[in-house]
Amino acid sequence: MSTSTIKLYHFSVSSPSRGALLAARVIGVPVEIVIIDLMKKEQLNESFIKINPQHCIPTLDDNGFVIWESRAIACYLADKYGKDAIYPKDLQRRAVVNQRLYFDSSFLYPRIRAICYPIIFEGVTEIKDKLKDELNNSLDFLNQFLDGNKWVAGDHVTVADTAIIASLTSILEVGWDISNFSNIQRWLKDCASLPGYEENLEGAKSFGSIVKKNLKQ
Ligand SMILES: N[C@@H](CCC(=O)N[C@@H](CS)C(=O)NCC(=O)O)C(=O)O
Repeated sequence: MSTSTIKLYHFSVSSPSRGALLAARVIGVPVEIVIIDLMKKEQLNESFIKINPQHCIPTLDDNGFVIWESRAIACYLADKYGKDAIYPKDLQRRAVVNQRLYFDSSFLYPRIRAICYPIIFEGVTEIKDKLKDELNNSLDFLNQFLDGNKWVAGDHVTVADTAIIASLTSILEVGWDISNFSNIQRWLKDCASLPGYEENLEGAKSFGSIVKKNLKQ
């Protein structure tokens, strides 16, 4: 595998950023991590805006080819450097992986963000019941995807698992109760043996402690 220098602009508190890094770890492609400290607003530095005018992390620079959006990064790395199973070429198997990825990007992660962002940045100290219900509704669907499946898109770990792990561990480290979702609990036990899982968890713990600090106990 010729990789020269693949840089990942990253901040471990960010779930999407951890999702891209976890995909790289599971694929087994070496990346050089460049920290962009969002707390210090480093994403707005001129040097980073030149690389990504949208100034978001994660951003990947593969020897001059720049791409952002965590799930697009994961799919790119999997296609270029991964084994087939992590992002299958078979159209229907790939379509299921894509469905799970879009589920994460348009349902699961936005619902986690809707709970946590106002707590981190807007002085909110309590989680509204409506937001709790909406997130539990997405978790219920995830639990159904895992019914009879070892991984979220079937028999093999894919980039859908890595994206969803990064989203889910963030809210678990806030203390979310998943005792009603037995398939998710079983799947998380399997995820724990993936390369990069502990590294992801460390970032999720930092995220969780920031949220918990601001939450009314
Ligand atoms: N949909 C994007 C979300 C990326 C995103 O929102 N990144 C945030 C951190 S979680 C960020 O970089 N914020 C700084 C900014 O946009 O200026 C992805 O999955 O990569």
